[in-house]
Amino acid sequence: MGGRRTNLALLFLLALAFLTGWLAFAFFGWPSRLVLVVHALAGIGLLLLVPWKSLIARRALSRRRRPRVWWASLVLGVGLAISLAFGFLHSAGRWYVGGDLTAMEFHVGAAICILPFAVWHVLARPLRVRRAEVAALLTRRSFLRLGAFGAAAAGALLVLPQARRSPSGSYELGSFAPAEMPGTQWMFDSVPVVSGDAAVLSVGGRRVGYGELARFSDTVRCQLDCTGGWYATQDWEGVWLSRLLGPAPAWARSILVRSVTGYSRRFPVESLPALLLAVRAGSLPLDPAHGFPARLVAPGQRGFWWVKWVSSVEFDALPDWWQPPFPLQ
Ligand code: HEM
Ligand code: HEM
Ligand SMILES: Nc1nc2c(c(=O)[nH]1)N[C@H]1C(S)=C(S)[C@@H](COP(=O)(O)O)O[C@H]1N2
Ligand SMILES: [Mo]
Repeated sequence: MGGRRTNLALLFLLALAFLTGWLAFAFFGWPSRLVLVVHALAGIGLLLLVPWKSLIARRALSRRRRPRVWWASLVLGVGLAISLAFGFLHSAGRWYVGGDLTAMEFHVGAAICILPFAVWHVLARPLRVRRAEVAALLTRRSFLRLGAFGAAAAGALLVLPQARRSPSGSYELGSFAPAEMPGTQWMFDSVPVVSGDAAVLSVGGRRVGYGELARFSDTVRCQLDCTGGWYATQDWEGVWLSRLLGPAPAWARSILVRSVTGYSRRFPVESLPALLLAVRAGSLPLDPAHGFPARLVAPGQRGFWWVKWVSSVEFDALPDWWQPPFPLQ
């Protein structure tokens, strides 16, 4: 394969891996698996191109006039290798690294770190794409070949033994034993101290005491699937949000759920019937790490939607897409 074509393929696969990785985080269940099959193929494709890329890199580095910031390209290479290694570690079952850290966190962390290096690498090296080359790639035959390869690989990935794994790739941990479930923050949030007696929740501006919340016992059994690589099923108990808030007024376009920490998520009004404000898991009060006094339960949504230490819930006139796709805190 020619050097230019190798670099083009690398660019395509890198972009595909990055995009599908975030898409997988946005989805819950089987849609997540579907994009992860493409994600894994992109990762494997990058790995397969290493011999060709090594040739390009060695040639460029051995020239008398070396590229000026060649070390940044090595950072890119090492970072990519780290990300790939942790991606495979996660899928191979070594998903827990130690402390609070998971292989998935290293996998995504390394990928984010190399992003600026990748952008610079491509922008600083003019890559002249010839139309004939693109045309050669876009033939019927190459599509059929790619399709056949993709289908075979997807089949293999789907039938591989997936013990205690959810379709999103997460491993089961602490189901029906909330105390064994990890306390997890999205990025920088930390567990606040909230006193149960003093805790009040603002429901559309009205103040509701924790004691009042604790009298409800609406229950839903569902899965908390953290993008960190684990999931747990619990019997969540509390009060349906629709009971607290009542029917949505005509002007409402979203439901805004805020935490005492400032963390918040916005939901489409249509999801109101599905949302539960939980005060217990497995009939025991939530402990501080898991959101005491009250946390949101959003069945069918990934963990980062399950706002902990809820301080207010309200209807809002802004649409639900008026927020970053992932929390920034
Ligand atoms: C440089 C970019 C990236 C590359 C090359 C890459 C590559 C890989 C590879 C090779 C695997 C193992 C696949 C398998 O064995 O099934 C993997 C797994 C995974 N990656 Fe990435 N990845 C990248 C970025 C990301 C990002 C940014 C995210 C999320 C935001 C992400 C999310 C995941 C997830 C959830 C898995 C687990 C899949 C499973 O358990 O089947 N990746 N990745
Ligand atoms: C996938 C990760 C990649 C790694 C680890 C990587 C690594 C390297 C290294 C180490 C060099 C030699 C040193 C240098 O020129 O700085 C190099 C050169 C180069 N790379 Fe990459 N690269 C990657 C992706 C890409 C992509 C996506 C493109 C363009 C679309 C690209 C285009 C080039 C070009 C044009 C050169 C110069 C070749 C020459 O001067 O003969 N690379 N790359
Ligand atoms: N306020 C707040 N709520 C939060 C988070 C956070 O960082 N801050 N993290 C979310 C994420 S990413 C997950 S997976 C779940 C974890 O819930 P747990 O700690 O009970 O396991 O809480 C969610 N709720
Ligand atoms: Mo999470």
